[in-house]
Amino acid sequence: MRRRALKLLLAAAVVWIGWDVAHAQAASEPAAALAAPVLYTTHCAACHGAQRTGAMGPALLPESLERLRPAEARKVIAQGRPATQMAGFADKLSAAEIDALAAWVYQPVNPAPAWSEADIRASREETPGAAKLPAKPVWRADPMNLFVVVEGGDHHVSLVDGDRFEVIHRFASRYALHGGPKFTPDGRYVFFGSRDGWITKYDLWNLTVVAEVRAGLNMRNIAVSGDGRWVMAANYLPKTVALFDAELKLVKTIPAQTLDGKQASRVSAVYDAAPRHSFVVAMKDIPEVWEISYDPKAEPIHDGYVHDYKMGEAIATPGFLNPRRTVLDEPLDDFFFDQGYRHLLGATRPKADGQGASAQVVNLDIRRKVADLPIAGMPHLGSGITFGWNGTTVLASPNLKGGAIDVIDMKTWKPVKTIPTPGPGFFMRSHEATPYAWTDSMMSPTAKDTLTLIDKATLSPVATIREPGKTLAHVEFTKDGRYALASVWELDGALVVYDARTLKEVKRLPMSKPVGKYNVWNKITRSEGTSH
Ligand code: DHE
Repeated sequence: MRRRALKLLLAAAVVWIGWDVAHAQAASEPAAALAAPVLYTTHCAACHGAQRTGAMGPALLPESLERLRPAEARKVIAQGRPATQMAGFADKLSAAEIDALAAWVYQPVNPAPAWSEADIRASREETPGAAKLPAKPVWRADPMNLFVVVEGGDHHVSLVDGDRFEVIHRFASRYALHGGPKFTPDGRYVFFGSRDGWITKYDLWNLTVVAEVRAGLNMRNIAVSGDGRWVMAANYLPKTVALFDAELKLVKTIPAQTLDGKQASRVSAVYDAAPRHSFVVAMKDIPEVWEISYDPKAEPIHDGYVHDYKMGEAIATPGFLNPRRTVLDEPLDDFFFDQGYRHLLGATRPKADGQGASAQVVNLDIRRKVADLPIAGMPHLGSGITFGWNGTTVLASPNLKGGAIDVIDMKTWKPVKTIPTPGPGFFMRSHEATPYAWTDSMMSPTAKDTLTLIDKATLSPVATIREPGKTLAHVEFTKDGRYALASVWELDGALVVYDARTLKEVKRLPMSKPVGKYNVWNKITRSEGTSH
């Protein structure tokens, strides 16, 4: 059916082009705008899909392009993207046609593209024989001190030996990976999620992709269960969560909607709450948090909705792999947990008028909000870290608005301190074995080149490290906390290794915009200094 539609569209394009080639050369703006769909079919559809849902190239949907400025889109169409298969079209298309195409890809596809369970299953591919490879690294290094570095510049992943700081292997990734890769508990496999909905399972020991599947058309992130048996994807488009087994075979999708089915929602994110044997999912458009248990002995679900408690009648839905809802006052964009996963700390981003930002603490056992979090601006709780301070445990969170780190006492949920930084930042990191928490100011045009080190005992900034004029961000520590690795976040960027005690640079590896790096040991042991 879809193939027939594509053939018809192509035939229409051929007729149109045959009729009007000369006209298209000198296309005026309105004419170019009218021709945009045809230009797309002729020049773009083979790689980006007839429905713009992506194929060899990424999806070109408004949801996928939210972060690409129109001027950048025009530049990419004209000049291509270095080190990718995206060619430039400046010699084939007029400036007006490039403008029209760039404007058109930001328009919604009508009817909205669908991605069914059948589509998900049909998208799955596996590497023959990969599932049977020996359980032993084919390289010599400590597999627990391995770093997985995502290079966003040319969409590659580098594996770095965390003792010698040498690249063991480098391979092409899906377009625009986002969020932290997730590891199986033994550290052998890593799962990557792309904004276009692809999940890739990679065998770090045998250096091969094991399987891939497309969970959605526009995805937020993925989580892997603490027992390594399940993978869950949070989608914006379609509005679903998708559950897979560890081989990336679809188990089911769950529509992200209210219990009565009247309101659907994009999914903000999913995280694994290993001590609870469950996934925790937050919705972006409806004020609900879901907990989906992967404990086969999970209790039946009492859904929390008044109408579910009819005369105390038990609900037949088993808890295993089904959502248990907590209803809030506000939907959550960004969230984080205490180390025991009893509490979820969530933030609602401000609306377009700047109003409506809030942060709250939700107790996942009693399933309701237990405190408001006194953080103004735009806390980036997902990047927060926890550490012991003054006989209590505190949360320290970057704030995307204003240069400050908010520190909150996790017993009282009261603010302890606001630590000034040179500008708003995105990420924060520490390690049990280091006295400092490292944070960036990458959202600041003037201070994006500065990392600030905060003493975890005094909660005061004690040092800065600079990479003048470049963006310096996203730190991760070696397994023993002795070295901190940071990114020079540029196309001709680098991974810089600092001695975490002397703060001296130890080594520099050239990399293409290394957006994030992840240490196997810190991840699988859920170090308090890193993201989970
Ligand atoms: Fe991220 C993690 C949401 C923009 C780079 N980002 C996450 C996670 C969420 C999130 C929910 C946690 C997922 C996980 O690890 O499983 N990010 C958002 C947004 O809502 C936001 C602000 C807007 C958006 O367009 O999605 C956003 N993020 C960005 C960027 O612009 C960044 C800087 C560049 C990029 O590549 O997209 C970016 N986000 C990252 C990185 C992580 C991440 C590197 C993993 C951090 C980690 O260390 O675990």
